[in-house]
Amino acid sequence: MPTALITGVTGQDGLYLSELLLAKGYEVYGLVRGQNNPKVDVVRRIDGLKLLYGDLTDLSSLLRAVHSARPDEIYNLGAISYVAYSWENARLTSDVTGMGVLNMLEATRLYCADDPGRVRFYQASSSEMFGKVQEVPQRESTLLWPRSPYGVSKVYGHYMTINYRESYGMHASSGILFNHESPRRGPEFVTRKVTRAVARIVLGLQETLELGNLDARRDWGFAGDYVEAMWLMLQQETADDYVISTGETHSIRELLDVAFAHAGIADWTSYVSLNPELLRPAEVDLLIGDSTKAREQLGWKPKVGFEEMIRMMVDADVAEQRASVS
Ligand code: NDP
Ligand code: GDR
Repeated sequence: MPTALITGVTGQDGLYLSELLLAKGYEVYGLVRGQNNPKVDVVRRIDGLKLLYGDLTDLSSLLRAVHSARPDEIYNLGAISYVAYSWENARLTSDVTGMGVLNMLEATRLYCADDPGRVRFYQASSSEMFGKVQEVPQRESTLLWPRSPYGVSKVYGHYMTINYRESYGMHASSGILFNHESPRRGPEFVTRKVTRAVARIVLGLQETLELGNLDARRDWGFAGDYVEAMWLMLQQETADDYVISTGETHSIRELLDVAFAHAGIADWTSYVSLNPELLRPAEVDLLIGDSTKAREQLGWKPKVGFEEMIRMMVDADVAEQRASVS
């Protein structure tokens, strides 16, 4: 039975990935951090998942975790992942989302120094690395031009992963994942902010929704589909980098159309107000990914479409909000 260690197990992707690997018969360890972290209670309920304590900024804790888990596969999903927050906490984001990757690579390298390819390593790279539009659609070879401290930190982690592969012969792969969402998405991200607000508005719990830039376009997929791609990358003979995307792009306005329409509201304009404070110092205007390489080499393709996913999120939020008031 293979063993996996997942950092960021309490996040959206960590939850889906741990369930996927447990269903495949893996022994799964998740790294959790902090004192009184309420999200740890959620992962404790996942049957069979074993927890280890550690923090991406603390190399010795990662070494301990890797030596305790003795993993065949490591999925480095831990990060400060909220782009807007990364300007407020640029140094902390660089430490966790950037240097944290180096720490995890080092812990892995030291653990398997006798045979560098023994452990397979996945790095959660991001379409935010593309930033300012250079080419459409974006693919593995597109020039990186990050637009936020988060994006810059992800570029550092991405190149460090490639460097460890090239320098030490490690089996280290990077998934350049475009935005992916689900009912488990954090409420600070725009899809969930919208679906949660729609649910609260139809239930009479909230009157309006404040948003920033409605014209940004994203290539939104379903998180459950994207964690399959992570696993597939680590099953390849050779480590590599892959774009994971749907190949469709939609604006925030289109997201609002789908979410409100599903709740029976055809015209959302009177419910949404613009707050200039929610505009970002630098925006990523257009993301649309070309995942041909992953489709051809991994045999991966997304199963859940944009509209189906947003409707699923609205339904889940209506159920959650109803339960919270009953
Ligand atoms: P989440 O924000 O939901 O989860 C982030 C995870 O990182 C949490 O488990 C959090 O743990 C953990 N974490 C934060 N700081 C530290 C730290 N100092 N040490 C250890 N762990 C820490 O992110 P997602 O699940 O959405 O994304 C997973 C990864 O994929 C992230 O690296 C993200 O940047 C990247 N990504 C995500 C995309 C998306 O659209 N979702 C697209 C492309 C890349 P805690 O509970 O303790 O806060
Ligand atoms: P993103 O996701 O920055 O793409 O990063 P987010 O959902 O935060 O923003 C998407 C777009 O929506 C616009 N927007 C708003 N965003 C938020 N959060 N709140 C608002 O009120 C709002 N109004 C408009 C934003 O300006 C932006 O253009 C996500 C994260 O998961 C990263 O970790 C990951 O790497 C990338 O996706 C791919």
